[in-house]
Amino acid sequence: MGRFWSLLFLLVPVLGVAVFVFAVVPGGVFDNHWLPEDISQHGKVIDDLFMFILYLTGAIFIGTGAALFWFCWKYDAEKNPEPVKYSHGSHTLEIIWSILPAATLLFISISQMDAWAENKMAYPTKANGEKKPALALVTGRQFGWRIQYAGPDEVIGTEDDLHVVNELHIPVNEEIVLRIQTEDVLHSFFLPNVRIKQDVVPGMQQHLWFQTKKTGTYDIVCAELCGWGHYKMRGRLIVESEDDFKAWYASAVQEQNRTSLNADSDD
Ligand SMILES: [Cu+2]
Repeated sequence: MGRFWSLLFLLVPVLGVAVFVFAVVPGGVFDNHWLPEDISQHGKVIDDLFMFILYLTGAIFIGTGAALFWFCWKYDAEKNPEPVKYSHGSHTLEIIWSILPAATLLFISISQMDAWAENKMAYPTKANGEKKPALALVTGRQFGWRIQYAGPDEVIGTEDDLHVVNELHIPVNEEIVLRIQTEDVLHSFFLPNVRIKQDVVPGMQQHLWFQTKKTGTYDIVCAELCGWGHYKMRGRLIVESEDDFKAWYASAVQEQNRTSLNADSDD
């Protein structure tokens, strides 16, 4: 019976390898299982980092599972009748297993510094060196995303703003700056295909930026459990050509003017 348990433990690394192979082999069952198609200019850096951490933790997981099996097998109680001796630890071992993870974490944090700097520090500028104004203000609320386009004057909060709900249209191949905020609780503005995720914190306004390289319709989701309707905070990101974007914008403005005129005449 004793060795039955070690064989059971052997299943952990074996299944670990199987799942790993499925997960990373392109075209496999789990292809695109974690991350959907990357349509952003900076996405590769994020994906490489993700895969590096996956390979690293995968290898450690399989290694630990294999070691667990081996010790169960080798020190099976039936074959080893002498009583167990406990030691009070080994200084050398403790130093090794403290330094190894510390060095690994240090390596990860240093190697991703460029990705962080590009995504969070290098605020986009215009040709004249001025900060690029935000295309729109995105407001998270229970439970949806309100999007307010700055309009031709490039200032948010003025008469010419365009208001949309749960639908963010953007031109492709252009650096997009968004200002985000929340009206109530914590939300997290997540564009999975663009590899952008930013918490939206009450009382704070933040900026995020990205550039897409492919047109299409993608998801906007909330990645922070924010209440009973959290699942409903799903919007659409519509990436379109410059011309299509302008055409949509013009028609949306027209529609907004028409409905607000109707509302005025109702008074
Ligand atoms: Cu939310």
